[in-house]
Order: sequence, then structure tokens, then C-alpha cells
Amino acid sequence: MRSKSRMTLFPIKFVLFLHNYLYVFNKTDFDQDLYVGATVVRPGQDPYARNKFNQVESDKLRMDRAVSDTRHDQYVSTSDLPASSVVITFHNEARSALLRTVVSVLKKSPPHLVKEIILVDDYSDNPEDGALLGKIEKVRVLRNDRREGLMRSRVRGADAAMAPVLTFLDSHCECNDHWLEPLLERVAEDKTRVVSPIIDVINMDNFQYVGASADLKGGFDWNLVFKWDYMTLEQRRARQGNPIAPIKTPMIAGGLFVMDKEYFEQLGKYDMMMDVWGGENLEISFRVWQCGGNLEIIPCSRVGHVFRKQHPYTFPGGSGTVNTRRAAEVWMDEYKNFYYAAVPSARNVPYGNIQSRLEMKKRLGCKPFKWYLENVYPELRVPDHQDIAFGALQQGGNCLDTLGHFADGVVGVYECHNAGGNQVVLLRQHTQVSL
Ligand code: LR7
Ligand code: MN
Repeated sequence: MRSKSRMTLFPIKFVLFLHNYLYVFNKTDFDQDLYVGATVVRPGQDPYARNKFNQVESDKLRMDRAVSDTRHDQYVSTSDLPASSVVITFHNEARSALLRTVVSVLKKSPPHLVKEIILVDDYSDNPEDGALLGKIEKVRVLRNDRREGLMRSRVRGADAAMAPVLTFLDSHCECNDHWLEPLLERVAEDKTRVVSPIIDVINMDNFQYVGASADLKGGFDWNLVFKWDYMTLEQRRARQGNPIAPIKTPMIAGGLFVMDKEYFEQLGKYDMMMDVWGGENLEISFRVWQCGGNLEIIPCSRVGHVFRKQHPYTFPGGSGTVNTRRAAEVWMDEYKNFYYAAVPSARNVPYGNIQSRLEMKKRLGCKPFKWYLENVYPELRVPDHQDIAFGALQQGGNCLDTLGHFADGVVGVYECHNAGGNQVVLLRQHTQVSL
């Protein structure tokens, strides 16, 4: 009797094991060649024209191509984790890139942790780009009937989500081994944590997958453009004993993160008056920190992203500056003046009504920007009372520019771009002009 019952138990356990740890995606489920083949770059056409990355190289890859495991430590969570809804918004994404994003989610995640993949088609020219993917398991497709921009599109996806945790991805990503579990683990332990993977680089010219440094945090200058900051030597030393510890980050890049759904709602989702692209990453980062949450980069989680240099799409009725200005006006208190000093042209951009966001900030009892600077981003140099003026030194169309040569002190001139950065000149009371 005893041995018989053992015999029947064995296959049940085996099936459970398969269900949890073997990520099966049936390649034959979807005809990649038919889907991607309909939109290939014709001979003589510029492969960069439509996507501002090399579409020919993207189209050559199989939807489930292997990429190297770039983690420096292969920690895998064993906790009981909540399932997640993956929300991906896109506007005119290359079919091959969009398909690889979806397939990599299915292939690299334990199935029970992905409730669904919600694709929000932000009014792409061809409705079939999204609609055809609805045949793939777990994929739900929503289509906007006008261009909404990535913020309202993500909110639409989040509102439709059925799982307790939201995972946002750009539409040209590839998830790496065990990317999801460490992110979910941090959020399951504390829902006020908003977490990002390390974002690896998918080369926009040849589509090679390249591991990114694990020593970076997200930050910005007074021009409020996102940038990567190297951790200080002290911070790096402190991590040597524990390289897989979460990295507190003042800012997230914006596209790839996991957040508890209820917390996303409680904290005001996104600013629905932001359009197209830009600034929402800044806004959600200030908001999370100032209103009591935490932003972290989780080194055990890696996701590749195609970084490119230009936008492939138009900006109907919007510009990144409107969004950035809204973020500055709501969250930065008097420190917004440093932004206007760094980007003088922003002062003239109409930014609409921010009343409801200010009321929300008050209702949530959020801390002032001074607190954020002192506690979250002490590395950011705050101009002090000795700074008399702050701006660019301009002659004709050219401006004084460090040209990136910080170490040797040599400066040059470059066409004025009004974006601050290397062209910010600081006039101080008792010293010389410094860049
Ligand atoms: O009108 C639009 N509607 C959309 O749905 C415009 C864009 N989109 C989609 C688009 O198809 C893509 O999936 O929104 C996503 C983001 O647009 P990208 O890929 O053109 O943006 P990006 O990768 O250049 O920009 C980064 O900053 C943005 C600021 O608004 C967003 O937060 C992006 O999600 C963000 N991407 C990342 O964080 C990936 C790492 C990049 C870095 C650093
Ligand atoms: Mn992107």
C-alpha cells in the first residue's frame, strides 16, 4: 500500500516542478516569418528610417534568440511571489522588436508569475502590429483610438491589469534569465518599493546584447535630463561585501520597473496631462521618494533595451519640455529656479493646470524637495548663495562648452543647445567663472 501511494505522488510533484521552473514557450504557436515578413525593409530603403535603429538587423533575429546571462551572481528567489501583469505600450514599434519583447517575457519568466501581457497600441499606423500578437498566450491587446502618449497609455494598461503587481517594459526589450523573481520579491516584501532591473544594452546597429555596468544609479543635472551616475568610491566599497544588494537610486530611467498596483493607484498613477514622451520618469521618481516610497535598482535582474539617439515618432501637441516643466512645478518647490536658470527656454513653455497634482501632493503629505536633495540625492551640487548667475555664455549661435573635458580644464565652443549640461556657466561672488 505504502509504496503504491508513493508511486502516485511522484508524477504530481514532477508536474508541479515543471510548471514552476521550466518556462515553456511553444515556438510553433506563432508564425514569426508571416508577422515580421509583412513589414521588412525593402532593398534600397534606409534600415534606420522607420525606427531609428537598424531594423534589418532586428528582423534577422529569431523571436526567442538566446542572449548571454549577464548577471554576476545567479541568485534566485525561492519565496512565494505574487503574479504580475506586464504592461507594454508602443507606437509604431518594429514588429520584430515588439515580438521579441513579448516572447522574452514568456520565455524568461516562471509562467505562474505572469498573469498576462497587456499591449497598449498607442494608435500605431497599422492596427495589425498589435492585433496579430493577440494570438499569443496571455497577450491582451488594447488600442487607443488616438495618440495618447506613453503616460496615458500606461495608465490605460495598468487600469486593465488583473494581477496585484504591475511590470512596465518598453516595446524593444529582451528579458534575461530570472529577471522577474528578484523584482517581485522586493515588492512583495514592501509595497512601497518601486524597483528596476539593471538595463543592459541592445546595440541599435547590430543588435548585440551587451551587459551594462552594475555600478550605476539614475540621476540628473539641473537641466532635468536623466543620466547615469557612477556610484561614489565609498558607495562601491560599501557594496563589495554584498554585490547583489539593492541599489537605492534617486531616479529611474523610467521604462522598465515593477510597482505594486494598489500603490501605483494610491500614489497618483501618472500625470495625465503629460503627452507623448519625457519627464514622467522624473515625476514618478520625485513622487515616490517625496511621498514615502523607495526607488531601487536590483542587480540580480537584467533586461536588455535598444538605446537609440533619436525619436522615431512625431510629438503631436506635446514636447518633453512641457512634461518636465510640469514635474518641476509640482515637485521642486523653489529649486525649480535652478532648472529655469539651466534651461532658460523652458520658462516660455505653457504647461497647463497643475492644481490637481498639487492637491494630491498635499493629500499624500509628501516631503519638500529640500528633503529629497539632502537625503536621496546629496551628490547633486546645489548652487549656493555665492552663485550670482547661472546660465550659458553665448556669442552668436555658439556657447562656451566643456566638450566633456572635465579633467583637463580645457573648454571650447559649441552650438548653443539651451539644455544646460556641458554649457552651464556659474558666476560666483569671489571666484572666477566656472563651468
Ligand atoms: O507617443 C508615444 N507612445 C508610446 O506608447 C511615444 C512612445 N511610446 C512608447 C514607445 O513605443 C516605447 O515603448 O513608449 C515607450 C518609450 O519610448 P522610447 O523607447 O522612445 O523612450 P526611451 O527609451 O528613449 O526613453 C526613456 O525615457 C522615457 C521618458 O518618457 C520613458 O520613460 C521610456 O520608457 C524610457 N526608457 C527606458 O527607461 C529604457 C532605458 C532607457 C534609458 C536610460
Ligand atoms: Mn525605449
